Amino acid sequence: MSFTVRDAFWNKYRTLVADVMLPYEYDALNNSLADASIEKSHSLENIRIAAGESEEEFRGLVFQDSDTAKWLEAVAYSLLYKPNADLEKKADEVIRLIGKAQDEDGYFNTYFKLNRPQSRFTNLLEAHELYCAGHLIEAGVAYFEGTGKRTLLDISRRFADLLYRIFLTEGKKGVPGHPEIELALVRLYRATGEKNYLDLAKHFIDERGTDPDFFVKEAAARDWNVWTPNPKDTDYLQATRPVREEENAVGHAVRAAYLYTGMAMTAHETGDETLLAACKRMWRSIVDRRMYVTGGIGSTAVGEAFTADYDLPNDTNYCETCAAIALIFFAREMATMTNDAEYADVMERALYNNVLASFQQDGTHFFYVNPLEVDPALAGKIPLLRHVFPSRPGWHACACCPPNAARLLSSIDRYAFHESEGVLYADLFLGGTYDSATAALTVESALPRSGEVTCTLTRGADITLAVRIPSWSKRTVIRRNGEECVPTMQKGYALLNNLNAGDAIAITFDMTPRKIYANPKVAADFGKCAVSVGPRVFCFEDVDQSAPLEGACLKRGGALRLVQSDAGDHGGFYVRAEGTMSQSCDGLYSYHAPDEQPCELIAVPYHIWGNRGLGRMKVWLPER
Ligand code: FUB
Ligand code: ZN
Repeated sequence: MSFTVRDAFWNKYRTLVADVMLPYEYDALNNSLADASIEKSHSLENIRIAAGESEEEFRGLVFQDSDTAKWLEAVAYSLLYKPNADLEKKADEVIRLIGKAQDEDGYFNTYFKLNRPQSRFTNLLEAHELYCAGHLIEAGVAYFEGTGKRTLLDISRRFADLLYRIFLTEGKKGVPGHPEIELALVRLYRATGEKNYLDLAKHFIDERGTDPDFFVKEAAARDWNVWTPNPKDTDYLQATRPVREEENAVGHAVRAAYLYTGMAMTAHETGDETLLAACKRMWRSIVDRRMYVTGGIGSTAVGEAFTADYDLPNDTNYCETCAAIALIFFAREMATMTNDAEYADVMERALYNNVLASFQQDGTHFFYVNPLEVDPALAGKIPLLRHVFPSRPGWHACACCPPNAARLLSSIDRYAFHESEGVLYADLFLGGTYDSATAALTVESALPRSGEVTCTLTRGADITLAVRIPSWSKRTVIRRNGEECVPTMQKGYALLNNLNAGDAIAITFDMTPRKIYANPKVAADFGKCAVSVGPRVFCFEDVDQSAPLEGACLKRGGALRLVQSDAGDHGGFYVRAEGTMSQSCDGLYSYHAPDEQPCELIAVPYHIWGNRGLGRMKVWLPER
């Protein structure tokens, strides 16, 4: 089954990834960016040292290997749609070095090989050995799928076999401090058919939380730490209780969502109903009470974590790019397992908003934290906002996010459709061609600028196409070969049955700009509203307003007008909203309400914010 993307909106991003982002990320990983003031990665140098081809010392964070692994994965996907001999040569060379650095028994981790060869698997709490192993495995699978080359897959398998021996055959106790290996092992199982990998994934999931003191005992048994860990903070580690007994999404958001993805994949492969029920509980906890309107997760910088129900501050939040990506992985697996449209709805929300906002339109600057409200006079400057950047830096000392965004965008074709029991599910409406043993079809899509999507079956007989009706489309019109029809709905998908080659389904989604209100329990959004058009959430930036954004207020019941043109710094696509601007008063306090003037406020898609210089940005504005 494959989907070839031919879509004006997405091709722009995928070309940017292939032509700009990946070469730039290679230079960042290689410490060879022209601008010497940008944070250094050291990731490739560490691998060269471990391979015996450099005399330097290990530098960077303990999990620096994982950035290169994600880059390799992204390169693999990009080569499928944009062959690039230079990039492939660089990737092959990195793989050669990894192979050379791999130990005889299959172990690969440059931090441990170079700094602590005697301490393998003694600090699962902090040292990210299994996290890095997971990313290496994912890269191995992807590179094989993308290029047909087996070297990295074989390297990954040798490592996975070693892990199986240590944790299952020899029975070493322990679970990863940072989940990721679980989902990677299921991917390896799917790619190779080797059941040991699935068993090991299930083992890590089943073990988790069965001994809440595990990390305390592990810490007591060693005389070194990476940082200053708190092994008792089992919520942060998603290890307070067995995963099947957990009620809420807790702790570090990226770890949580990778874990839930691994759980969903394992449940999918094994048919484990209790595990699926746990996934559904985690899902409800996230999307009903702990997720931002942009699809971001992680309300606090303290532990980069979930906090409590409805605690969704817009400025001090975290919403790490990796967390939104991990949520997309989780959503995608739940979608394919349950055929319920609500999962793809969230996938789409996180993709068009949190993920696309994470990088500059030039492809070489990246956010790690994705706020919904920024004031450059405060962001990065005052204590509670130290973690927030008002503009995207060229790289980060902890650079997990940039290559993660690259691997998602370069593999976005995999998220367009899924097939289950002969039914074709249209999840994301990317333009392109779908091809599987069941059927072939072409999709023409004007999203996200307008709501016209047409699916034409080019091969197949008696096919059922299930079209997701997104929650944002208030009124959706579906025409079958020109005739409007009202299909049966099933779990949020419109079912179009008995399709044969030549049949065309034209869908018109409702792209009327809409105001979004949060549940009043979300204190940060009470009395405010956000604006959206289709899958995209919009935001207000200083640069577009007649006066500083601090005084901006939307008019209750006021009109929203969509403006489209081919020009403009914001892609010619914005919303004019009726509102008011309050004037600043003399002094700090006054006995008079500020003067207020009616005005037109301009909102642009959230994902392009911060591309036109420094300024305030807000997704939610007061409304009255
Ligand atoms: O710990 C590895 C990665 O670095 C996490 O997933 C991110 O949150 C960042 O802390
Ligand atoms: Zn990250």
